[in-house]
Amino acid sequence: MDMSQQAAMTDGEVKKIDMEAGKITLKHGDIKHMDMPGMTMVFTARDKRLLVNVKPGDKVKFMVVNEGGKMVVTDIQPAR
Ligand SMILES: [Cu+2]
Repeated sequence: MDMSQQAAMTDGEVKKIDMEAGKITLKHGDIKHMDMPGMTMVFTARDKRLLVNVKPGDKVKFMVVNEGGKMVVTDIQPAR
């Protein structure tokens, strides 16, 4: 696997959280392992519990994977 394709934490800012649907809107920086430039978009949380510790306006670092075309957040932490 090429180093640039390896999954890594991405910088983001929380815009909106939909606890019911388990979705989070993030303004994110470049996601190198997905060849995706920065943008604001909706992600699905793998586990709704990932969303309890963050709120709109928070700067975060998050891990995202592509699961059959669906962007799934597998980890999210406050940025330091
Ligand atoms: Cu995006």
